[in-house]
Amino acid sequence: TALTNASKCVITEEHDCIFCKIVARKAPANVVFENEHVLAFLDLQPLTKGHTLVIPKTHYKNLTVTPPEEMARLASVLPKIANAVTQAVGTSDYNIMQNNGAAALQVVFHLHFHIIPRFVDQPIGG
Ligand code: DGP
Repeated sequence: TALTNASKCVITEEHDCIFCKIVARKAPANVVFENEHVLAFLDLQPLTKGHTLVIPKTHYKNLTVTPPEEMARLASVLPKIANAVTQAVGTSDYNIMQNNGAAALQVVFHLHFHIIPRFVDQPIGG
């Protein structure tokens, strides 16, 4: 049975996407921002405090197949979300990370941008 919500995110047995489930509120997440097209929530395995994922509500497996108009919507809110998240955890500094393909360490195949707040005293990866 297909579950469809207002954001056109469709879950079927063939398309079992955890981020689509979060969009459809069929899986839990700590949501930090939402509008008609975009959802942002805390990463389950944070690299630093406040590590946040920003996704389109519509499913695209990676950046390559994402249409420019969808990218424009993401780009219009990404810096605002980053500013809010970093301010909330007490820094102004952050990395944006975005992985495409298994060899690039993509694990969830629903387009997402990582916002990783950074702190001088907390280096990542030695
Ligand atoms: P990537 O390697 O770029 O595909 O990153 C996937 C990220 O998604 C990883 O940092 C862990 C996070 N993640 C995986 N499953 C879940 C989930 O169910 N909920 C949340 N909040 N994050 C998840």
